[in-house]
Amino acid sequence: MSRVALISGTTGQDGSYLSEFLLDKGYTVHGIKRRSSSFNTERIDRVDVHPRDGEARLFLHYSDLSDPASLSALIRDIRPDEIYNLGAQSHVRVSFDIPAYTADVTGLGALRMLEAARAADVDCRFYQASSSEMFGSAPPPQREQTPFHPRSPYACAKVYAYWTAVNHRESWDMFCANGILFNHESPRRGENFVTRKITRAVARIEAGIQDKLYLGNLDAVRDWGYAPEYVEAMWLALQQDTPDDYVVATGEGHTVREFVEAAFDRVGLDWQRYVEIDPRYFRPAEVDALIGDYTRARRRLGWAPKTLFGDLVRIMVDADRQLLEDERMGRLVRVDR
Ligand code: NAP
Ligand code: G4F
Repeated sequence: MSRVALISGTTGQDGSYLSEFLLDKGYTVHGIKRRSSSFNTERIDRVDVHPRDGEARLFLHYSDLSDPASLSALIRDIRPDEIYNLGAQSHVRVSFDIPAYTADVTGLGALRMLEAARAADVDCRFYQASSSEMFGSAPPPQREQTPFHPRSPYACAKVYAYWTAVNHRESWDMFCANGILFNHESPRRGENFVTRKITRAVARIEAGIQDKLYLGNLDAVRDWGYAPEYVEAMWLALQQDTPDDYVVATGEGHTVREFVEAAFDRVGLDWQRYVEIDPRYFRPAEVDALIGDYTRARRRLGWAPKTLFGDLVRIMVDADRQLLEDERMGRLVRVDR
């Protein structure tokens, strides 16, 4: 019998990579998709074999982290061995505009998933997608013992979800693990996160269809890793004898400015001719520097990053150039996104 996983956030960057990873391991994967007026399954369509196909091992279900009844029904029916709670309103800047919604989905959503699993009385392991944003203004390097100091409604919601997972571990003896993941990127990254915004703009500027790139704070330091490698750490966290919490990072910090420079360099352009600062992209409170110490993940999970800053920038710029080329040629878009 193949193992069964349920993923919230299947249609997002990480959910799509995790689905592929688990399918490759022989799992049957159930994913939550939410109702949208436009298509929102583009990242997962490549593996979404139709359920009527006898080979299908990926099944998408309408549900929502704000809807406890549907979550309960899903978990009761699917009886997963592993639950990965990746669903979230995940944009930090946007969380200042919709703080209550963010708290509801990103924070309370985790509680709803955990309570649905508990009520269904399924013997399952639970992964919570926690975030380095929880460290906020705590100085780097940040590790599992570093006190949280969240600096946004998103980060506050993630702190709530983190402690809710720990509390279910301690109160109800559930196998709950938090992955405290530092920023991880890929060609499938949402277009309004800074790395993808930059690589997409570089491709468009090179092609002559965009003049300027407007950004906010170029001084922020982030520890950027490669998303397909980070989903393996999620899975490893649930394969241990005992549940725990793990920082997943590269241990390297770079400024947004360095990312911009490297991305424009890749196509031989001088970034200073194209980048302008727009204060609209500044945040009411900024997280100045995130650099993770992943010693625990290396020692206990045997996990280490392989793709570092320079390769990540190259992969993302090249993918956006290819994507543009495919669109311009009217080719079926099969670029990794
Ligand atoms: P993402 O691309 O923004 O994906 C978020 C997913 O959550 C999408 O599938 C989205 O659905 C879904 N979602 C949003 N609201 C929902 C709701 N009300 N009910 C059910 N699903 C909902 O995020 P990601 O980069 O893959 O990140 C995955 C998780 O890790 C998130 O929880 C994020 O906060 C966390 N995290 C990410 C990073 C990072 O650097 N990427 C680092 C640390 C932690 P739609 O596709 O319909 O929008
Ligand atoms: O790419 P960002 O929006 O990512 P941020 O805020 O670090 O959050 C991401 O990583 C977290 C993990 O640490 C996740 F939990 C979260 O879900 C998300 O995936 O911004 C990175 C930095 C910030 O300091 C921001 O101020 O880039 C700076 N920045 C400068 N100009 C910009 C822009 N960010 C965005 N999104 N857009 C800009 O124009």
